[in-house]
Amino acid sequence: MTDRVAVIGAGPCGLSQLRAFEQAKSKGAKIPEIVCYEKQSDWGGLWNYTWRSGTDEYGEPVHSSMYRYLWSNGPKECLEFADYTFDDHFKQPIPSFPPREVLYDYIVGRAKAAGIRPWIKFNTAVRLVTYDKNTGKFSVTVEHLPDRKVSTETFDWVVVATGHFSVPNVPYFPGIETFPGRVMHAHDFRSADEFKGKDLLIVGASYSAEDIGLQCYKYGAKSVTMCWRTQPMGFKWPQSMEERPLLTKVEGRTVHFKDGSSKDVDAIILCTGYQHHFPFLTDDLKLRTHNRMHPPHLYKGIMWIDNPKLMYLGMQDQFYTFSMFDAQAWYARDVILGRIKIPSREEMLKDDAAWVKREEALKNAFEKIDFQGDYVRELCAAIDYPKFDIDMTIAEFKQWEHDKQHSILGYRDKAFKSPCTGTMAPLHHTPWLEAMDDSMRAFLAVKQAAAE
Ligand code: FAD
Ligand code: NA7
Repeated sequence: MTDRVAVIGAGPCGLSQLRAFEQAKSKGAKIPEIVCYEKQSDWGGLWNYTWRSGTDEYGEPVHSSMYRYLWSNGPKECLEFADYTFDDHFKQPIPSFPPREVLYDYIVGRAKAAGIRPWIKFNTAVRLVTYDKNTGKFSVTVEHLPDRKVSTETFDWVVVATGHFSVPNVPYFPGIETFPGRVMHAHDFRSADEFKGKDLLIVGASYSAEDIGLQCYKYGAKSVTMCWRTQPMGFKWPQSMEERPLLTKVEGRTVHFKDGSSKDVDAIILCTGYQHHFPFLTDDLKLRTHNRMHPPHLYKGIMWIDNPKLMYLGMQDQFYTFSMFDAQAWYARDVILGRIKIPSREEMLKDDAAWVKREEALKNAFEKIDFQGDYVRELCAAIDYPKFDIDMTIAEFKQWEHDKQHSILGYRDKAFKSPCTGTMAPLHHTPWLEAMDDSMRAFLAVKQAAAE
């Protein structure tokens, strides 16, 4: 009998998995039966923007953490699908830092071209996954949200592609319950317009703090104060943005910091990260980790060592995104197809321990880029994913880090070269800071603008 594979989630990772199987099929391979469960009504995961926050129309926690006016925070060349390049999709070179709608169009463009939509059951939330040692099969219980119908099916393999930037990590700060203004987590942030003319406090010192802070600055916040726990971001901020040590307490509108200073603010946004959260997995199957480059106990960053028939995609902290998800999905596919043998438990543990040890010695972002580049390289060496220049992506990520150090307001105005096609991106027609219209139409108007 044909094996059955459940893929949980139709975000970028789940779509990579479906595409990997479809590619093998198109080359004549016999593939298992694939069923992908997606709790949202459409594909694209976080990139499927919603105006909603809190709960959705079915009372489910809203998945997406994306906000209006979001532009790629890294060069698109470093995330390009090697089997479906930007040139393939847009038929013209496009600038290196596209807004959300453009990247969404690219992600779903490949999925449409691959014809994989019929494999996905939308509006269907996975509620429980269990493994039966006697039968060697998983039971997957799902709820079809529109009619609340619950059903269970059995599978030989399960691929968890549910993302890990959706369930907020929300710390407490003394007195915050008395704050008279808006207090929210980055997960619920949708529009910077709300903070125009306001004094804003942001807690956190990573990507969300940086980008939400910059966005609020761009759309007219009066001031943005960002506070850090371990270390400041250290960029050259414009005059109305600054970093301070961590918030210690809140008294009315006044927020106090660890260095004894204080400030009056109108709103607080907690950019304090997310939790890896898998409420549908039994304890023996559940990955427990914080956001890190190599979550432990995953062989090749994918297979659950206690039961390698359970795979996780995209659970790493991410420099690489879509191309890394592809490499993982192709690798997972080849394990399922029997093309890559699962080694002994001892070998898996040894390999995993070596990656963890290397990860724990990483000192800065540049070393993290090398680390993840080597990881992607190792996966790619074992699969038939089209070749792309990984050394170039590493160099471009490092250039991007330098660009950010040089100008945090201007780094999105740079252009990079594709590691897949060699195409050099054009410069965008408008500097990011002045580009208030983030629609695909406005972004792609680059050609016309250049021609005029
Ligand atoms: P997701 O995109 O989170 O998709 C997971 C899917 O699983 C969702 O569709 C969800 O509905 C579904 N799901 C979850 N639970 C269940 C369940 N129980 N049953 C059924 N379905 C379920 N990356 C970049 O490359 N560039 C960027 O500029 C960038 N910006 C970002 C900005 C923000 C604010 C955030 C939060 C992330 C950003 N990322 C960016 C990183 C992002 O993690 C990846 O781009 C990508 O979305 C990860 O894909 P994924 O499939 O792992 O997860
Ligand atoms: P990250 O990158 O996981 O960063 C979380 C940040 O939150 C980080 O600066 C943490 O500080 C900070 N944090 C976490 N807990 C606390 C507490 N209790 N107090 C103060 N600060 C805290 O998440 P992001 O949301 O920034 O980015 C996630 C993705 O979204 C990313 O891939 C982007 O592409 C978009 P620390 O440095 O650990 O001291």
